[in-house]
Amino acid sequence: MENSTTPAIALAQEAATVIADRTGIAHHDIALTLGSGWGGAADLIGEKTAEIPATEIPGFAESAVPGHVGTISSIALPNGHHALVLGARTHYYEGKGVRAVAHGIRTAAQTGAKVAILTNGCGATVTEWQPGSVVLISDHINLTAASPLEGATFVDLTDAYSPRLRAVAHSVDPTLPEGVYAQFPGPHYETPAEVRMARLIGADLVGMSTALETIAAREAGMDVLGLSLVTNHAAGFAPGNLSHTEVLEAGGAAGPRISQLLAQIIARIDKE
Ligand code: 8IG
Repeated sequence: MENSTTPAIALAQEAATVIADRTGIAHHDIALTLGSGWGGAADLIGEKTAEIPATEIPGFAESAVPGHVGTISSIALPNGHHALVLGARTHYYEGKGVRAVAHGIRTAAQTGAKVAILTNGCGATVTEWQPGSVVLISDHINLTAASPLEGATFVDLTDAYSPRLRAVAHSVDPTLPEGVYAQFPGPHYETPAEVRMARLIGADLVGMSTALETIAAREAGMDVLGLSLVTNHAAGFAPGNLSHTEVLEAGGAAGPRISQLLAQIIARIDKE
């Protein structure tokens, strides 16, 4: 590309400037996206020093999903780092386009963050993984048929989910299983046939976020740690139907335990 400042990056730079002004923190180190079930972690990892409604930051829109807080927070970590908590994830299914999906990550990168911790709630195609299990994402399958990248940006995704950061997570909990995450477009859950397909092509987890964000994070040169909370057996992998309420309940029940885990992992991530 002739000029590396694309309109998407220019908007992210604008947002990062507002964040620096409003938080008084010139440089953030870690970006944290908290998905279903993970919201409590922000209170455990350090001291919140600023919270800004996302709608007051360029490029961010109103959050569409109940249980997703539409704010951007700055957290001072005990080790002296600053985490930017993106509580305003835009999902692909909201139909606002891939640029909106990637904007939070791109903004975090412009604030200086070199690490993106992406969390989500998801379904599992591995029947031993009960609701409440945490799984480290080792790789993904992007089933959205979309990319957040614009133009001829040939980003390498070989080690998209940082081996170094997965090792850090394993140093906190060696029993954490790893799995491949498939992002479906949503917002409907899968049919049992689609889940069987996902399982056949190598997906252990099915969800509606994270893969597109990871691609954007890799483009921006960030290391990614992906953490999934299994909130349900994927459709057809357990008796009964899926309900969003049950998914939220499973997330709520696991909240304190997984927030503690996340806080411990973050405490061990060093600045490069
Ligand atoms: I929470 O079973 C949650 N998010 N695609 N499938 C998909 N997304 C999800 C699921 C699920 N559970």
